[in-house]
Amino acid sequence: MLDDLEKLKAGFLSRISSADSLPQLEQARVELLGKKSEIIGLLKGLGKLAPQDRPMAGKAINNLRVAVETALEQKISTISRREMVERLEKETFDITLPGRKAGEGGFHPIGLVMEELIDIFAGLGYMVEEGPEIETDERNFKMLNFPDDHPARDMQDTFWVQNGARLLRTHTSPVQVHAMEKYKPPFAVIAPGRVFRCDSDVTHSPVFHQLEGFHVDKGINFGHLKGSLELFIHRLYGVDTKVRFRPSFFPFTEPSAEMDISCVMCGGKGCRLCKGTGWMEILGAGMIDPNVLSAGGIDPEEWTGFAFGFGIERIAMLKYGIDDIRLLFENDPRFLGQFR
Ligand code: FA5
Repeated sequence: MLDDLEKLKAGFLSRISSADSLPQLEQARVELLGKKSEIIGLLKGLGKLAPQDRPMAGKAINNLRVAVETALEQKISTISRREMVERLEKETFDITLPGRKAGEGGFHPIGLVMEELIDIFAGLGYMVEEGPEIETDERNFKMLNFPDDHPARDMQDTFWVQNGARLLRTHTSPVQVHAMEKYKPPFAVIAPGRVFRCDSDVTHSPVFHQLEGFHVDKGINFGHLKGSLELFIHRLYGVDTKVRFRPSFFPFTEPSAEMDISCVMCGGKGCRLCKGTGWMEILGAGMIDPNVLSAGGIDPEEWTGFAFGFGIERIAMLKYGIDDIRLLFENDPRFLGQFR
């Protein structure tokens, strides 16, 4: 029997060595070690042998099984390695080929203008504050001297979050109140940020950006306001730009004014952009109303201040000659790509 097993082993090993691929080896494994294989048959037949012959025969059959398993494993490992080498050779690529170009990002014009404005005011000693976009009626209106049912509330069409109590801020002026609650004067603050109004056409968007500025100190007067804004406009549009003030009304400033600048397009001669007047309205401003200082916990007998606020989209549209505000919010790559 031992001789027979040796012959079988020789046949099995040659069967394994002639297999030349992983599927062929798998087939050999099923044939040689599977349930219907000769080895399993031999193991099952052990019971028919004389008891004294069983241990030796069992050991010999088991050795045969181990030899077949070892030969299979070695062959599988040899073929796997060979296949991997072949695959790697086939997969070689030309590292000198140029790579694919990644699209280049850019800055949004609003972001660019915002950075420039912040730079200018930081250079003038203003610190930057940001208030919440969801405000209380109290800070957006009441503490800014808009009495209940005052018609001035209708100047800013409001998106209410909670009727009569919470709203999407309609302007950045409530940051004045936050700053007064947070800091003791003197302070000079700018507050850039998003604001919301129920408003939409080529120059008005329901979401837009404003920049608020205010300075509270002892002895601040309208001359300081004019001087600061003139300096700002000269830094933004150049020293040849002229400014003028017209009386206006805001509940939170007294006196209030609107500031015009000489047209950035025609230099004041009159053109389509300035509708032939040579001037363009750019911002609202005034001396902070004593009621607002009091509401913010600041004694108006001791301190005075000025405030101003303007739309950042308007500054960006004038700077880049954009004639429809909606272009700033559509995020069309053909439009944005011009601001790299
Ligand atoms: C105000 O919002 C005041 N809070 C500004 C102010 C601050 C005055 C401090 C005095 C002292 P007004 O409603 O005029 O003011 O808005 C200011 C600017 O925001 C406008 O000149 C305009 O440029 C811009 N603006 C207003 N509504 C829109 C809109 N729907 N879309 C785009 N820009 C707008």
